[in-house]
Formats: sequence, structure tokens, C-alpha cells
Amino acid sequence: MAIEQFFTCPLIELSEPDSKPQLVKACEEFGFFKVINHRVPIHVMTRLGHEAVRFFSLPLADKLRTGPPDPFGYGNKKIGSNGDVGSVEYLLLTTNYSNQDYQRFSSTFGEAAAENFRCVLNEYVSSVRKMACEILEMVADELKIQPRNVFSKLLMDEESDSVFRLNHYPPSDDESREKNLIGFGEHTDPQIISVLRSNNTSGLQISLRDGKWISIPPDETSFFVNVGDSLQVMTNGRLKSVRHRVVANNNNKSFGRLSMIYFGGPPLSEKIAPLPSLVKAGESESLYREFTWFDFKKSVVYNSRLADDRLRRVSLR
Ligand code: GA4
Repeated sequence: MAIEQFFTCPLIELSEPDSKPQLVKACEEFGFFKVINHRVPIHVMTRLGHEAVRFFSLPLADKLRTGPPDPFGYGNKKIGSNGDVGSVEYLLLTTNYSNQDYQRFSSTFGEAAAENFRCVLNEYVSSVRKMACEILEMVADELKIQPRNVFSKLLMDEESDSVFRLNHYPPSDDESREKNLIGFGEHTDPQIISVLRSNNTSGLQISLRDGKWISIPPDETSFFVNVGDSLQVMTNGRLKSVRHRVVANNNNKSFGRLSMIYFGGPPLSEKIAPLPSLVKAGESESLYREFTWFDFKKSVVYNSRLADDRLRRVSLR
């Protein structure tokens, strides 16, 4: 497996208005960048981190009572329902922390703990959603797309089908490290944009166009952003959704790697298609057919293996 030595992760200073061109360049070249000076309060990040560590440190039998993921809930090793597995345990939730999620939590951990978790999660999701919207509006500005909230309004919509995920990769033993055990297999994210934060344990890798895998050094104070498949479609292929994966390691022998990811998605009824201003007649025609987010999820996302090229299924070429 070739690992690129000389890659520098694009770094975006969110508070810097001049960063717009760099932002778009990073989305075009890699579909991935790191965000610093993001204005998400550090205590909001660490509080959710503590809740997550507390949850994953519970006895397995307790955690299993908040599963299986259908697709929401606690999951262990099995990812999705088409045979993918990884060395990971996770908690998948809707960002509005539905009553069903809440009920499962309160019956397992008690109302007070469930309420506290809901509160910490809401605070985190609203801050990170705000940052994601800011990024999407900067992208729209730079691409001269009107109105500038074309993407961000989908995340702000009350019906937005956004997802939140906590992943725990337990420290692997030496034997599995030698086998280069996969924590979370390679894939692209189907939504519009994903915002990831992890503890200081490595594992995340992104794939470059030539297929080389790059290890991304962790940074618990920053966020890492992925362009999702839906943003690739809406920009008619100009911005690229990034293929990424997590490899198991034993850098942090006590707990392992913890990550929290917000997946900003559109409402289920939303029609996703290349934006007319990015489809120049004659020059570059529409690369993708129109679909609703509901249909894409139903017939493509939940009907695929992790590593599948889901955009091929809506491609017109
Ligand atoms: C990848 C991105 C998100 O984690 C996710 C994943 C989902 C799941 O875990 O249920 C999927 C995967 C993800 C894409 C293909 C299908 C569905 C697992 C899988 C094998 C929550 C999502 O939206 O798509």
C-alpha cells in the first residue's frame, strides 16, 4: 500500500474572509480540508467528548440495549446492513435526537442522563451546523452561485435529514495492527457535507485521485470537513466527494480513537440535481440525473456496500 509522503492537508482559517478561494480549491482538489479558528467553543467539543467516552466505557450489555442500529442506535462491528464490518463500535443518531432515540436512552440510562446527553448533543450540533453553513455559503459565493444559501438552507431546514455519529475504535493489539485492520472501510459520504472532530489518536486516511492513501494527523482542537456525494452532484462534479477510511492502530492504548461526525443532509423530499449555473450548455453538460434524497437513500445508499461508487448510479456519462 503506497502512502504519499509529501501531502499537506489544506488548512482553512474560517475567520479569514480571504480563505474562500483556498476553500474551493481544497474542495475541487481533494474534497477535504482542516478548519482552524472555527469559533466553535472548545468546551462544547470537550463536553460531548466526555459524554462519548462515558457511553463507550459502559458494559457491552448496556450499550447493546440502545441498539441495534435500524439504522439508528448502537452498533458494534457491523456497518450498514449489507455485510460491511469494521473494528469499530458506534452510536448513530438523527440530529433532532428523535423521541425513539431518547426513549431507548432513558429506559437504559435513566431520564436525567438521557436528558443531559440530549442537551450536550444539541449544543454541539447547532454550533457545528452553523460552521458547516458558513463554509457552504463561502463556497457558494466563490462559485458565484445565487442565492448564497442554496446549500446551507438544506441543512437549516426543519426537515433536514442530517445524521450524527459517534465512532469508537478500540486500541488494536499488535497482531491486528500487523494485518492493517480496518476500523471503518473506504467510502464516500452520501450527504452534502460532513464535519468530523476526533481525539488526538490517528487513523483517518483520505484517498488522492491517483488512489494513494494519506494519513491525516489528528488534531482535537480542529475540524475536518468532507465534501459529500450530494454536493458533488449539485456542483456538477466541480467539487469532489472524498474517499476516506479509518485504519486501526494502537497509538492510544488506553481508549483508542474517538470521532464525532455531523453529516449535513437535505430534507427527504429535496430534489438533488446539478445547479443550472454550473451546467454550461455545450461546454459541460449535466453529469448527473436529478433524484430526490429519499430515492437516493432508499435505492442507492441503503442498497450498497460501503466501498461502492454510489454516484455511478446517478451518473449520465
Ligand atoms: C457512510 C456515511 C455515514 O456514516 C452513514 C453510513 C451508513 C450507515 O452506517 O448506516 C452507510 C454508509 C454511510 C453508506 C453505505 C451504507 C449506508 C453504511 C452502508 C454500508 C450514516 C451514511 O449516511 O452513509
